Amino acid sequence: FLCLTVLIGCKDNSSEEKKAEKTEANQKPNIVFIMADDHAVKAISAYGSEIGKLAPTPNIDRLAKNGAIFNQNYNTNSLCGPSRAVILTGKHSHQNGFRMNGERFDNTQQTLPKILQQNGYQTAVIGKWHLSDEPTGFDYWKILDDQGKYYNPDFITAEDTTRVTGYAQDLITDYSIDWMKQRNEEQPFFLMVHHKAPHRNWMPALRHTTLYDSVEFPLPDTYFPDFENQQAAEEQLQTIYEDMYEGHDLKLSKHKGTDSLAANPWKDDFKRMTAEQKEKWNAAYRPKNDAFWEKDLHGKDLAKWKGQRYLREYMATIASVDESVGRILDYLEAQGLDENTLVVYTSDQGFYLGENGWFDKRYMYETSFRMPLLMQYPKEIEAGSVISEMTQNLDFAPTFLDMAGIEIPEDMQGISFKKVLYGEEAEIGRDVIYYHYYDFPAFHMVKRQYGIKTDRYKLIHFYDDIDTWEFYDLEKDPKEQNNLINAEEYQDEVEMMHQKLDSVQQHYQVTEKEFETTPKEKVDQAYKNFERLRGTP
Ligand code: SGN
Ligand code: CA
Repeated sequence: FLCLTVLIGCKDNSSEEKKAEKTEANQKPNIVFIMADDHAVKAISAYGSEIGKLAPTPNIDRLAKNGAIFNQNYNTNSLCGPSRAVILTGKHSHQNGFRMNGERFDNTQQTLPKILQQNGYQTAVIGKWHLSDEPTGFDYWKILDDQGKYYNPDFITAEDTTRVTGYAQDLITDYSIDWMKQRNEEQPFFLMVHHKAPHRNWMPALRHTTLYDSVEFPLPDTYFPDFENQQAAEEQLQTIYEDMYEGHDLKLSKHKGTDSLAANPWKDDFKRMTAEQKEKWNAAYRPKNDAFWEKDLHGKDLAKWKGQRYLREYMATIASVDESVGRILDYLEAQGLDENTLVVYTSDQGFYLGENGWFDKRYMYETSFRMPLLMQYPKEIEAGSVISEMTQNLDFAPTFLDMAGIEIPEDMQGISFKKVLYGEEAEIGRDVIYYHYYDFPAFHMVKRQYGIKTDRYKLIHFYDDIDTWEFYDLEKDPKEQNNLINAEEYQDEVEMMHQKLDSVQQHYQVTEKEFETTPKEKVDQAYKNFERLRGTP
């Protein structure tokens, strides 16, 4: 009303305001958050592993070169949906309500994209979502149906569901770049690019089907484990040479001279390929499968062959993710957007590449607990930074808000590590991180578990149909092979860890409700069902 009486003044004001807003917008960083599904830390060459040397990821490595690499980044619950819910909310699973896959994410709650949107950001998510309810807080979303498929995936938008011919990573990258092209340049943007790869069943792009066929990847020295005092590890169903399907997972044929797949309980992944895709695929796999049958392998030799085929497939799907990162970085550079854009690369959790003989994740052991994390933001992050503080996916939301100069809501449980990232402080101010995994009985039958980790020690309680505690000295036993819970010389440390666990659970408001167990009949039935589903050893 005031404006009506002093019309001209009002106009002046609003254009001034707009100008101010625009400068402010330009100062707020754009955020491109790229997340793979199940990308193991050691499958990124910037982390310096042997596998990385044999199958480098030059584009993901660009982020480490231009910015920061995190050496101790962890999740809070090593599973897809739960990790994503933690990233969106900055709250532990018991607070955001999404404890395990298949639950419903309450999309009316406070999330990072909603807060960014309220503060002038344009927001979008493209790719895997896996949180059952529709995305909220996004101006635009185009998500994979459920787990998503490598070939010709179905994409869901607010309008419809469409099957698109093509390869998941390529399509997700195309859509992401298209979205950035059409964005309103007056506003900063937040784009989540969520890849399908390298999730099971590891189907490489046609251009990558033979990429690593002549590479011999090293299998871990724990490939044939000896689980002493580790009952939960003994009772899982995620061993490469016992639980993978020779057809569905390893792409092995029924016998020499055929393209017809061996054990393949979920046919849709291959059935949905076009005739042309299928022809190229078979032309790549027939010779290597025939060569396998000629070898007539058994016992440990067969188990090692399976590990090798698995690593080749897994790393070949990562090649398409790395190309995607390259295309996105090239686009930002070509547009002059790189200076003011925070680019993040991470994965929803870590992943087993044959350690303990396993694939999959879920454990609080380092291999699946750790997540890769790399970030570039040339304006503030010094090139070549190495962050060794313990960080968690729980901290992403508060950190991004902090970087955007937006107030962090008090009920977020993560801590902003902005100052550490900018080289302004050495510590983030937390000496313990908390973990809680709930998805049992379920795929792979990994027990319910919770625990804490400090810089040096780890305490885990496996519960539900068992009740066992494990304690590790990570400095002496980084591969977590010696459970020292009863070792006399560690009883002071064990006691100290129990105390810390109690106070951390209080701090995060973990209630009794979080330790519910499953009726015995249900557990027994699940073991029976999954046993039947086991692969052909
Ligand atoms: C699928 C996989 C499992 C995997 C879960 C959860 N089987 O069920 O091996 O543990 O997803 O993965 S598959 O053969 O159907 O792919 S998560 O990353 O979504 O949590
Ligand atoms: Ca995952």
